[in-house]
Amino acid sequence: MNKQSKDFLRLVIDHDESTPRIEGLYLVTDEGERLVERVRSALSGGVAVLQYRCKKNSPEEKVALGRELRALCVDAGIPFIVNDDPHLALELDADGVHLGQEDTSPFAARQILGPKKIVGVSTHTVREARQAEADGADYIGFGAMYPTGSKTVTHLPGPAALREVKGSVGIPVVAIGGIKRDNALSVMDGGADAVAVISSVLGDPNPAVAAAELALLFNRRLPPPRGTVLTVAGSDSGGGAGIQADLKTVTLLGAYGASAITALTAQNTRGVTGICPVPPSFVEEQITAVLSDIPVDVVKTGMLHSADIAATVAEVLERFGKRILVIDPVMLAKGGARLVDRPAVTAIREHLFPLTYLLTPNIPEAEQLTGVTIHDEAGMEEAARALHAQGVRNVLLKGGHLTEGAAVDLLFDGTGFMRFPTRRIMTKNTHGTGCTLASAIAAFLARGEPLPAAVGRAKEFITTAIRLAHPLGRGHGPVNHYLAAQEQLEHEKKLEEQP
Ligand code: 3NM
Repeated sequence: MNKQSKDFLRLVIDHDESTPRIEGLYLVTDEGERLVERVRSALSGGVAVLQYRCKKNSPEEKVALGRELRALCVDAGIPFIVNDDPHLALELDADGVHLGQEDTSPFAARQILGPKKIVGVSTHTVREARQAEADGADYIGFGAMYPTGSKTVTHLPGPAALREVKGSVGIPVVAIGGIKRDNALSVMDGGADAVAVISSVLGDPNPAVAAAELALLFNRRLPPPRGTVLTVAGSDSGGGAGIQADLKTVTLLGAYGASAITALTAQNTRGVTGICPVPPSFVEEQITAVLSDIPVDVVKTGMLHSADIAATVAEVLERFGKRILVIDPVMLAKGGARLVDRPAVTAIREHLFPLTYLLTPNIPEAEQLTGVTIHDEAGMEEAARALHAQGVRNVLLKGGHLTEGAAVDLLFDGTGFMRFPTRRIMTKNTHGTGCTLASAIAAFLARGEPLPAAVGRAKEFITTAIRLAHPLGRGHGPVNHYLAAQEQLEHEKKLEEQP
């Protein structure tokens, strides 16, 4: 671009610090039923930008729907961008317009909208991307990354070309097309500033959780500690399990840990000698104090002790709109002491299951929650399906209690199973394994790992922690959080050093 045209653009673009940056999860609307309701749900999960893309309605319907969506964005404090049509953007007082290659030029759009609004342009090649920047676009869309059912696309440049585009332009790049939780990392590693989606969020039965899952991936770009975990659990005076294991795990794995204590236990490696429950109102007060101030990404629950505490925890987490809940349905201590009474199990199922992102039962817990008797992997699959049918989004059924063969954990997301086999380690030093695994998953999720990777890395961590456990006390010694985290860090360093 020559100097004259640059000066000219400077005259028509007037952005300052209050102009929103286009980054994070960028949601594009679809044409389905109950759009406002689904978008409301998605925004509550952490959408950073909304683009209103409306191909069908009459002009009056377009404006009416646009007004409703704009109001949602104002409430959520996020930019509202209108697709294709600068006049509609003007009428709706949108924050900007997103133009296709066939639409008005960025310059003409600015003439209609004024200098303060954001202008984005869809591009499909490096040349188009460079041209859009030269024409004064504030950001570009680049796609399609993967095959998509939401639009007929003729170019599939993919994440490799995205990297080239990122190296060629200085404005934010929004990757689009077929992006889901499990391929989003390739796009982010390709340098996308924002990830645009339609169906993986708006086509999900729970758009809020689908959005939260994707939005959380951006935590990997934060300085450490990355992301925050709140653990709601019992205190173990012996330090090997409960809140103490949770906070050690979360901290050593590089996230920030906050806690709310449901009960105090007098406990060592040999067993529990006493339990002093915390009044439910004070459990609520602890969680409220944390959530009203600290932006918590993942909540992990352990021993909830009583039905009242379980119901209170569910109510307050729902009130604060927490979406990524890792629920470890703790029932017994390692020495066999009952940590949770029977009505509490019913309350967990009734009140917490509908909010559960991941449930992490062991075999006895899964049997008690489902009534299925488990002897083998087929029994584990049946119980995992039954737990999913009770409303939890994902189930990690831990196979360590099966005595035959390797220890296999199964992750079920309602459609398929992922197997996580591990070598069985013969040791009695396993105090705190359940708490540590669930907290490690929570920590990796908070750091921006997608669920399968978070489970895989947490499994490696707990296996190392068991392998390196030293005897401590006369009963079941604690796992070795410290050395396992050191191994983990060395492994991560090696990965970062790889080209
Ligand atoms: N534009 P989904 S791909 C609107 O390549 C749009 O420019 C694309 O929908 C492009 O997240 C696309 O459901 C559809 O795949 C994205």
